[in-house]
Amino acid sequence: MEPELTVPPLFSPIPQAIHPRHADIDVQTAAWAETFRIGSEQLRAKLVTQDIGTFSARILPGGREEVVSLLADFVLWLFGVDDGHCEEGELGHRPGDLAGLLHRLIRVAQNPEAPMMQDDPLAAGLRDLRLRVDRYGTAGQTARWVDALREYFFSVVWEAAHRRAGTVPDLNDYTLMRLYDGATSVVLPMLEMGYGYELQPHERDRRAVRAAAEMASFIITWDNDIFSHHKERRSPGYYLNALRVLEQEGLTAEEALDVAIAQRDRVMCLYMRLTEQLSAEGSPQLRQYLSSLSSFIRGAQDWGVSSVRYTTPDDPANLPSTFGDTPTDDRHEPLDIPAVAWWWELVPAPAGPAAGLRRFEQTA
Ligand code: 3E9
Ligand code: MG
Ligand code: MG
Ligand code: MG
Repeated sequence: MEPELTVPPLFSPIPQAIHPRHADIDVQTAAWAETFRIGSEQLRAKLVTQDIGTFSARILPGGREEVVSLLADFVLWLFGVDDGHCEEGELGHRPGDLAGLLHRLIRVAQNPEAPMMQDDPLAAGLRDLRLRVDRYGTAGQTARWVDALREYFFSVVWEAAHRRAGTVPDLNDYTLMRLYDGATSVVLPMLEMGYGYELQPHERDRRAVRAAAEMASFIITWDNDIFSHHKERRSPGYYLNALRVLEQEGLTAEEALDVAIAQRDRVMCLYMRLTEQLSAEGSPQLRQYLSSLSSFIRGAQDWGVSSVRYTTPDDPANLPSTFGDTPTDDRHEPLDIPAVAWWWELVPAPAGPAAGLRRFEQTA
């Protein structure tokens, strides 16, 4: 076994925040998991200790309490699918059968009245979630949520094909898969519901706004890959994360960690510039949405270094307890990942000291 990696404090310019009702929400989510019997007894016993309600309270620090609870139950449900079926279950090695189950679940989310999967706990939990999505969201937001669930499911089927073959995708394919299989895009409609507004499609679907959401997904999933590496590497069987992808491209484990950190730092710098630019010109709803993306990033960070899901106290991970204010790499240069290189076209390069000096000389 290789020596354990030590994760240094990562760069995060986003302030920490949490919903004041976090403790109650966390208890309620554990109770919801028991009521709906999400996952096997063994999986559920673990999930209810992982502060998933607290995670949700960090994502929506000023949100409606009912939606914070809804999001918490939904994230726990997602782990019921991702851990229970994809990563630890048999279907995770059978992409065709997995696709069948996930299509049936989509039907339940879309038409909860459909008389199917009536003895399935995940389907029952999903019916309850759909009922509450209807209560706190518009018809448009409900449709976005179902569509986002479909894109998450589509990506885990791709991941399952790699698991079955024992292969590791290249960095571009992995990035594309990871924008969806971290289930970040299914959370987005709940960011709107949390604060009781609906972003207009012309704003939400703007290229730059979609890019901001994708950058948030990138940062959240790269951070997860860094913080969950210890848990994932020691799990039996196949695992896939950015560090494994980079190692396959020829780097040592330490080099892969440094490169993954540099990549997320560069995207974080770009994200901060883009969201500042968009906030200055956008509607109040867009400003709230961008602020929620940032809370989602920071919430995933604070949860990622503290939940027993990742700290694994019986075999402790070397995780940091703080975050830093300096990136290891702040170059305004596209990452060598074709699927996302276009993000850098959206923000002008910052004026460096030399450029500033030139401007001064011209006006002087
Ligand atoms: C995350 O990737 C898998 C999702 C299904 C987890 C549910 C969480 C969210 C919807 C919020 C996004 C938060 C993240 C990605 C932490 P992976 O690597 O299987 O998660 P793991 O916890 O096993 O490392
Ligand atoms: Mg997963
Ligand atoms: Mg996982
Ligand atoms: Mg992970």
